Amino acid sequence: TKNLSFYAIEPMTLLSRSNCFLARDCSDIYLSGKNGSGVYTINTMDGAVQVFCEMESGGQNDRGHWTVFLKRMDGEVNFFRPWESYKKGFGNKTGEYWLGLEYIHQLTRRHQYKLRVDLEDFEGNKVYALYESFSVDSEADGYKLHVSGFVNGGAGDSLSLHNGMKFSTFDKDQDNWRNNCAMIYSLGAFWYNNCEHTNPTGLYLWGKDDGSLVIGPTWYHWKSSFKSLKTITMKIRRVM
Ligand SMILES: [Ca+2]
Repeated sequence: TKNLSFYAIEPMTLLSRSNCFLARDCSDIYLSGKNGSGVYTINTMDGAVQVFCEMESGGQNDRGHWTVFLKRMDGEVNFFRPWESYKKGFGNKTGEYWLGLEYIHQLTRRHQYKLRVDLEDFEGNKVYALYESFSVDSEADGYKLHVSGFVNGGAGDSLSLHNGMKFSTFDKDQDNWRNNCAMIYSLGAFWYNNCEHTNPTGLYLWGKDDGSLVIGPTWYHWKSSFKSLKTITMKIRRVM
């Protein structure tokens, strides 16, 4: 009957046919039928924002649905920025960008998310690290990082050192070092400890460093080296 066919439609399909469809993240985008990687608009408690959705990467059980919150790939964007920039986000959604701590917090406060970090060196080698649980606290709690459940995709675990740390920028030092990691040691902004095993917002060096500097976009446990990488992507996927 008419009623039965109405209720047989997936709720998401119904929503996407109306004008009030609001995607929370790239999972909702994917489930609404848009399964190509690209820039889409999502809606958070902090308002609408554009994000890059990766709809192809991942394994058999977690392909697509990825909401990218950090991308480094060519050095086109300056990442040595103050607290307000890291809070609100900056960069180019089709290239390098930081989504913004407030959006990341709003995304991860209501639902459980996993985190995937994709790495590529200048020789074209690719590895990843997966964390089964990822969330970021509110600004009042310093945007503290919670990450656990490491699964090795060849990259090793360079993020657990940063678990439980508040976010630090050069103008807001919340790290565990007596000096200022962001300002003096790392030249980026991150959940620095004392100071880091990874520095994905570091100064882009086009691979011209030998690993003795730690200021580049790095992930130490891949090659036991702080040599800067070509590409670092950090992205989250809702656990459903
Ligand atoms: Ca400090």
